[in-house]
Amino acid sequence: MNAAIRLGAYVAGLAVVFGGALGVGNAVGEVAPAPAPTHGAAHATPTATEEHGGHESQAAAAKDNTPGGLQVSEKGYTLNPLTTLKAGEPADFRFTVTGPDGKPVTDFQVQHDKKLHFIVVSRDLGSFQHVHPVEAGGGVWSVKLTLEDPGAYRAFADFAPTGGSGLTLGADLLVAGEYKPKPLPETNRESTVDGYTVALKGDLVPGRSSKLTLSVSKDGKPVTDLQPYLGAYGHLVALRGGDLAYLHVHPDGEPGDGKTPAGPEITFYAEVPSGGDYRLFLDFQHEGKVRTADFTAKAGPGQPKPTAEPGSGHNDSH
Ligand SMILES: [Cu+2]
Repeated sequence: MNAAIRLGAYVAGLAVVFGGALGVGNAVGEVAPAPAPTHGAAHATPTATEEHGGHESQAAAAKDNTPGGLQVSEKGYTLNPLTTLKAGEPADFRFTVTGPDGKPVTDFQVQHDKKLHFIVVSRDLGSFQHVHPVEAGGGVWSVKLTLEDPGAYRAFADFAPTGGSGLTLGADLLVAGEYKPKPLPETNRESTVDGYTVALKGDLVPGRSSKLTLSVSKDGKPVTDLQPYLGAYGHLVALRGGDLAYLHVHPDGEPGDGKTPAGPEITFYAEVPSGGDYRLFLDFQHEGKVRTADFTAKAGPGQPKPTAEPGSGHNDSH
């Protein structure tokens, strides 16, 4: 119940991030929560904004329709890295998030069991880390971090300040040394990690909530005892090639709701803002360990039409 409310609030927060000022037109003093979105609709934000917003909020939304993670500073909040990392050397990486008053923020809402989610990727989208810093006091966050290779990295802080909406701020981290840029990995439908195979079904469609199904197997057998990780059977982060626009998507259903199986399939609804190449990173937990499967997926023009499943939903057996 609490988890459901938290998830709802989190998803509503995400809707604000992607769609702009959802609910800006609400009457002053109204304390009712934002309309509980269904999972499918939760990420379909431009439409949701048009439905819920008045003239002003539509204007704000048009201005504010930027995906998360592209800005180091947004709505008065700024991500400030405090540590310079050296290639291959583990370090205590520190940063602050400062608020509209210029001071480090110390009050955050818990989302998916954590006050702040921190994701670090190489700019070429070859490496991905999802870590959870701890607050070391005074609004300074601390996390053990190793960046293996020299080059440019992007760090994302995904959080919601108490009383505010969800935000994802992004900052570049630069690691000195000889840098060998790599092209984006080829498009793939199957990813292997640590003896696990994860298969991706579904296609990203720009501007539309797209169903993605990820199936986890090990040694050729479907895994049916995935473990909840941060309140879900999987966490999927999608990053757009070219600018690393950040989309955090969530599974359809959650552990303990009586209908969501613990694998092998994890279903997500993702909406990407444009055509192009995306990197997808799935965190899942099994036998006490979190692993990450990665994919490259194309959205929009250039996407081969699915032939086996002409209409999504028709393949569901009843
Ligand atoms: Cu996290």
